[in-house]
Amino acid sequence: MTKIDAIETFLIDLPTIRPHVLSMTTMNRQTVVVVRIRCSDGVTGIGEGTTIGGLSYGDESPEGIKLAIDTYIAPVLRNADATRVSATMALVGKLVVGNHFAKSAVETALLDAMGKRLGLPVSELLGGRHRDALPVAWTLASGNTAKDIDEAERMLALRRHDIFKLKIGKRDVADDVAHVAAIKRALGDRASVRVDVNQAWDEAGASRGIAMLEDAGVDLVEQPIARGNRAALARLAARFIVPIMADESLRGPEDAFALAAEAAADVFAVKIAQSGGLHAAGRVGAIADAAGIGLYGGTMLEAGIGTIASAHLFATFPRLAWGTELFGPLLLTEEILSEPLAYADFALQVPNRPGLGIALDEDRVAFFRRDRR
Ligand code: MUC
Ligand code: MG
Repeated sequence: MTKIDAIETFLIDLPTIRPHVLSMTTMNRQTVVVVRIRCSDGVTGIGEGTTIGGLSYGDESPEGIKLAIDTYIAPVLRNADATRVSATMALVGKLVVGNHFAKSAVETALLDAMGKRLGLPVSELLGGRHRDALPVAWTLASGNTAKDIDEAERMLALRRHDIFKLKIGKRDVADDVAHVAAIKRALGDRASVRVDVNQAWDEAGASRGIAMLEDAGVDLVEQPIARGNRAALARLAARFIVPIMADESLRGPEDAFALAAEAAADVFAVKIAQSGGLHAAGRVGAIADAAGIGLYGGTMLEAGIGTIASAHLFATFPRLAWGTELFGPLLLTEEILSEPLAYADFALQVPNRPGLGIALDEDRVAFFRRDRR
């Protein structure tokens, strides 16, 4: 049996290139939880658990993710077979309830190690890829309309992004809609403009806001109302032509099933961390596909490890009508990989090397570790 000899976790704090304004918080930095697993055959795997704004977005914090892994998941792994990733994660699932971000980080590390062991990219372990590059949206969230338009123009000129997601929900509905409409007018048909309300509206506000956003030419409306209000989400999805996307409402396959059964969303934002890992996110994708729900590859603004793990999974989706938002590393001032991820022609390349196909820049990681300062 190939055993897991060592499980190391640490936090890295990295500044963002500008304040990132969401309805629930403004980010000036991102905290990345790195997991490193060393197996008895000498193979090492890495994974990432990253959330947004401490405890303001979800119910796992970076510090809590580390604690869950160190205290509760690591003892399970020490008795597990490193070559049986699904069985090992099922065992973890029996002994640790919830904690999806922590589980996703650990499963990513196990899959990275397994891929290296077998000489296969993670995408091939997950069923095989349909594509080698993924369209990547950029989020405009400076908090200022003119700055957002400048930023979008720069991204178009660089041929890095032609899909823009606007973070709204912080101001009142009319101000938010005016902001979105001004950006859409400036960009015209050169870009797809979408919004993410991050649960900030009630149903009445959402009805008013979405009607105006439709008129402004918005292509997609993400999580307009509270995550638990599936009935209202279903009413909005039935009422409007512009597709409604579920994000925070989607915390794994059970939510995916309920949302599909209740016709509560037209599109799913699939996230490996929110789903509880790559296999769970794959099951979310399969439910969407079976139900005729569109797929979008979501992010928790992970750095390079979580971003490329997500990319390996999203490359396996037969249909990915709405592309992805796997731009996390580009929002950070610092690179922690020895070779940065490859962004070009509005897409992210999925590496073809064994495992995740990336390596950490150990010097930079050591420099930014919270416990080294
Ligand atoms: C979210 O809610 O989708 C994704 C992109 C971004 O800017 O924030 C995230 C979280
Ligand atoms: Mg979202």
